[in-house]
Amino acid sequence: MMVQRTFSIIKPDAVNRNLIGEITARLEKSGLSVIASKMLHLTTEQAAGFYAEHEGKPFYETLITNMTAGSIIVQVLEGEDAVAKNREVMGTTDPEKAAPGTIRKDFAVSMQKNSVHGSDSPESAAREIAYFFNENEIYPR
Ligand code: RTP
Ligand code: MG
Repeated sequence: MMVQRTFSIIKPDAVNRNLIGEITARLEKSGLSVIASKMLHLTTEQAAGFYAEHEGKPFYETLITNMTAGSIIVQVLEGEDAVAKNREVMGTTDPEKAAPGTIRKDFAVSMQKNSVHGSDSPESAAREIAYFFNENEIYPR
């Protein structure tokens, strides 16, 4: 076990339904600590840069539209096995297939409006954290 960082987004569909607190509470209750946090409204260019790996996929245009449709919360989470733990608390991409008690099962409205993003590997986490945060905006415990 090792202390690790991961990157989380509370997506526009969740921010618009006032779910910032409930989602953050679930992340914190799982043992993860919020060590950086801010609200942003992504431009199309920012969203495209963040999701460059998905360019050309059938869902890409909708993804960019949804991620720029409203404000988001970006957070850095820290804790034991943070990447895997966050993904577990989030649930699978498709909310209909997500396990009971996961964020996506309980709050997501569709595959596209699935309330949260979480890094899929430590390497993605490092890249995604650096995309949105300077090191002096991060406050480890
Ligand atoms: P995320 O990156 O947002 O944490 O989610 P993920 O790893 O579970 O999913 P990923 O494959 O990275 O896809 C990024 C986001 O694109 C939307 N998506 N739609 N077939 C589809 O309609 C489809 N596949 C992916 C989802 O909103 C997903 O979170
Ligand atoms: Mg992903």
